Amino acid sequence: PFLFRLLTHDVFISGKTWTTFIDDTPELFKLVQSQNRAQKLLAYLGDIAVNGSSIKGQQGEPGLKDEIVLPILENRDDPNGVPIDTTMPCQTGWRNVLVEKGPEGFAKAVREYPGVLIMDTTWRDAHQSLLATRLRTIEMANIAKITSHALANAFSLECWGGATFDVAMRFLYEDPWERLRTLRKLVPNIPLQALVRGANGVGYTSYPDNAIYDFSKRAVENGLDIFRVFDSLNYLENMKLGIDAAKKAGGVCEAVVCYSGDVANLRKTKYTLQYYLDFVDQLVNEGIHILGIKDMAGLLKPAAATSLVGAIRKKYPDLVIHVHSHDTAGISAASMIAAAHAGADIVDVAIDSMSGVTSQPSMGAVCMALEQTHLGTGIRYSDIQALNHYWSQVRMLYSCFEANVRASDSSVFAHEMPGGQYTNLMFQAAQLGLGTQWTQIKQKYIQANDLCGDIIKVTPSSKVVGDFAQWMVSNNLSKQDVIDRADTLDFPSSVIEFFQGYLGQPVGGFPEPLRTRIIRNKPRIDGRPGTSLAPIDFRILRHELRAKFGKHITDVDVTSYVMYPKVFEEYQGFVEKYGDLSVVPTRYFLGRADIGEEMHISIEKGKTLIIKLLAIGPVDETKGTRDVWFEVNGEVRAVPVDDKS
Ligand code: 3PY
Ligand code: ZN
Repeated sequence: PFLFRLLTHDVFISGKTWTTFIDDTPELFKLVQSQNRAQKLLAYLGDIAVNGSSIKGQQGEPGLKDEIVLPILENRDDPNGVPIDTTMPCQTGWRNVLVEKGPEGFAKAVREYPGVLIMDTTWRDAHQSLLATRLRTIEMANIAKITSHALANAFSLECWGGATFDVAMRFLYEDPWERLRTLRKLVPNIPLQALVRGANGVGYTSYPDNAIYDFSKRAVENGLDIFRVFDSLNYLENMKLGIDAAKKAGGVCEAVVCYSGDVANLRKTKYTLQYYLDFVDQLVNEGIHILGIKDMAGLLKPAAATSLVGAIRKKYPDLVIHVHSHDTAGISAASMIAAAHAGADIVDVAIDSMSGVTSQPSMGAVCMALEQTHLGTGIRYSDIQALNHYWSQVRMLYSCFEANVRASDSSVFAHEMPGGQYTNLMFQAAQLGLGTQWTQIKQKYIQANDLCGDIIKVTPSSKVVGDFAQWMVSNNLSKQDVIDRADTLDFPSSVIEFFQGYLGQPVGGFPEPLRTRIIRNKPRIDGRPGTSLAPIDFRILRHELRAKFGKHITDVDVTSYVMYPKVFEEYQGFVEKYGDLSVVPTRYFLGRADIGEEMHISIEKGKTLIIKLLAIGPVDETKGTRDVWFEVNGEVRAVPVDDKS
């Protein structure tokens, strides 16, 4: 029918040139685009129907077949019991204060708030720590307006940065910038927060300084408010760059101290209370807006939280303190409450069904416990229940990414693995099917950390220790073996690069002579790695990327490429082949539809396709393909699909 409409179109018959034809007949051109999109979508759905999902880390089908039910928010002020209207986003919240007063005024107002505020990590750290960061934008977007009402008094929603940037492109074939813009539009009232790895941006290595400035500027332009800046070694020189970039971009700069060890254990002499107080002094000197305490592994016990937050509060009465933890050992709700009582202004929680174990403590538990004190969070119980109703369905939908961490594990106090890495390494160990593998990994992780000199462990330094530990397990090496044979062993590249100094300088320096014996005659960097990296010429790069991928390449695409060149290229290839699939409901993006099942997929505003899977044909033995038959808005279509079995 399209070809017929084209051939009989007046303009076409009149013999005008093709280019003016496109300009003069946008409706037909749009139709071509729309049909292209539909065809690409069918190619994807056909592939899923024949071969199943090929998303890395997925085990089996999504765990929920039904459409997710959206919750209703009770309106306590309405005498007739009419619920809150969530068709439009809520317009009031802490972001209004930020817009009105700027970062300094915002920080002051937060400090003056009589209760405690929460950051909800559900959209970033919680799924990074539980579901291998696989949550798609659509799940956040569908609940975003309701969240803007339910969590209107939250300090922020953590929704960006960390591993989400990489995973969005690499595994979900989504644009991380589009995620940020979408959420910004749907949540105008709550500040949006991201985790950034200082001089490592959202990557695993050091980038040239101008890459960090560019990234931060683009983040604010696309809707980000608050940067949580950390360095994976607590290396001040790296931190300075991240802090300056966040501030110059116009964002709120929350600089963090990464927490390791145990300040309440006086036998531990490296990461002592004094060490943290000195580091905080240095950060405060940089003119930060907020101080974060980032307990990425869940090591901060309640007494330690009391003493650390209490000491910082005493020294800096006006400093906003924000505390983050993980619940791996099962203690973090108690620690957040202790931190709040010791003077923290903000604590991190995740919605109940996305909380616990390697994630953050439960929002319901922490908010309701604080509610009974003078430190209420302003978040209502009924709203938490409503949100949780939604997220418990999402958790089921994504069960194919569960690492199956079923219970608390206080061995984290010894190995100190960050939450996200714990799930990751445990999953890999379970895949190998050896019952003892996981215990071995944990033991070797402790030894690898010792060999590195007991470093702060968080991405990317935690990856160094993890790679080191896995390598020790697979080569059956003890700590002593590594020391004895360091001159000749073939170390993992991340370990060699760490010892060369590519991540920066660890607290207390590198252990010698091990460093020299591992890096041998490779170059060593004894200052900030970024200073030796040549700046990026963004103009030239954009030109090159446009030549390669087309005119649609934008400035933020260039930024994505700078962070992850190979991942970006593969992502572009995927979109070229299948189109933008971020709008496809997750049960069809990750799972097979049943024969005869009707899928409603809105491929663009106001355009919904009703697609029915009709049949999967037999294999064509010569081509190795199968025809997959669909009905699309009543019209039958077939797509050939490679059978990969
Ligand atoms: C990240 O860098 O992705 C982290 O979550 C560190 O805790
Ligand atoms: Zn975390």
